[in-house]
Amino acid sequence: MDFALTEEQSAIFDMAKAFGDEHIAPYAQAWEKDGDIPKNLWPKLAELGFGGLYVSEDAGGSGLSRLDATLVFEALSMACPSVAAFLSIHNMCAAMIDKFGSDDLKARYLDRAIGMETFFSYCLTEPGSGSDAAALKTRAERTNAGFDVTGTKAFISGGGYSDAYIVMVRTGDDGPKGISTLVIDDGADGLSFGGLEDKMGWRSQPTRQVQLDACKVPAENLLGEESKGFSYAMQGLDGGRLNIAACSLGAAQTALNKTLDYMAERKAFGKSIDQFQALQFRLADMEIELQAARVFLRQAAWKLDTGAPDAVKYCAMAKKFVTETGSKVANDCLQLHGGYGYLADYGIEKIVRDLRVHQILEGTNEIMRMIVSRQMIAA
Ligand code: FAD
Ligand code: 2MC
Repeated sequence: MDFALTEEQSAIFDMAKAFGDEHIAPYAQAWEKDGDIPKNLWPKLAELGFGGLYVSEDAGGSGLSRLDATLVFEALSMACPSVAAFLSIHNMCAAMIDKFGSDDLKARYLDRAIGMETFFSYCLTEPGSGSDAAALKTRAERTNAGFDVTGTKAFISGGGYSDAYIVMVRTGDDGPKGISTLVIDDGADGLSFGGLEDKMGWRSQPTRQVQLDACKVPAENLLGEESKGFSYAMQGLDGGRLNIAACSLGAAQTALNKTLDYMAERKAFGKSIDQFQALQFRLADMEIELQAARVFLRQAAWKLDTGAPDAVKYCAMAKKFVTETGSKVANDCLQLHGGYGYLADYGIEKIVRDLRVHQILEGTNEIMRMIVSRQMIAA
């Protein structure tokens, strides 16, 4: 068993970290204020191969492992978790097209997705179904040309911003077996968007409802086979959950790094506050918690990479553990900054706000426990 990163993996991490330091961190607060990530960022990330991180090399992607991808998201989120997580959603979609799409669908979408000229959103949640995703009601009726899709998708990251949407729809009976997946282009007849959601964190990313009113979708835009859409959606999320965890990890590490620097500078009672043993022990606890989270996340990624039978359970466990650890560490870092932690200039409060939603989206942490406990009971 080898716990060290290979030279290549270290180089991947360093490359992503350097990119984040130069092209993301200096602008992250402004993008949050504007509620917009400039689209010209994406081709720069694509040049590094980050538009199709785990799209196979045969299809023009980077062909990295899930573990390698977590390194990219950990490093990028050290600059801004909102930007890194947005990129993760696009990558989840690109990989779904690669893994499940027909040759025709791949030929039409993958190159542009990998080059990030086409930015993708993932649409599963609806106003009436979030955790109970298989209860979705958006219906796709067969027509001569393809499908007429009617329904509403809620909380869509990139809604109204993205160039294409991977949408889970009902083509059959109630339940998971009646769900299919469609690729819907921006500008499709019958596609519109709700107003911008005003959120606690992830504010640089636009979140809107995606509304489908007899939206016309060509038959060739069915992803994979009809009725298998729920399984595709879940398989996409296995990797997505690792990435979201990696985003919590990287951002919490930044909070801890900033806190160490701050505590060496800040004086109270005649010494720098890092000289108080009570606070030193909190530093130690945070270091231990983050290192434990990192090892656990990489083990879960390795399970997914190697097709381990318990990979789904490990992805769920890692998502729950690492996102909660990341939020706890970030919140403790805010406390150690005193009043300054509450001010935007110090960069900690944004991390606390951005990480909070990682316990809710891509499956709430209650749902992660449900996945784990179901498998424990079944074993
Ligand atoms: P509900 O399912 O209504 O849950 C409410 C509460 O009940 C939660 O605490 C939940 O954990 C708990 N609960 C529900 N069922 C159980 C149970 N059986 N046992 C125990 N507890 C339970 N979705 C997308 O499809 N695409 C996106 O791009 C996307 N982006 C998002 C961005 C943001 C900023 C946010 C906030 C959400 C986003 N989502 C997206 C939606 C997200 O995935 C859902 O909010 C999430 O899955 C929870 O669904 P819900 O909000 O309907 O909560
Ligand atoms: N991989 C492959 N197949 C899977 C799977 C996985 N990870 N998870 C479930 N399936 C299959 C499962 O095997 C079953 O098929 P079969 O009957 O052939 O065995 C089918 O899917 C139905 O599974 P369940 O019986 O477990 O379905 P259930 O309805 O009980 O719920 C649950 C499953 C709760 C795990 C799922 O609804 C879920 O993950 N809910 C959370 C929703 C979610 O994560 N939303 C995130 C939206 S995206 C987002 O937030 C973003 C920011 C992008």
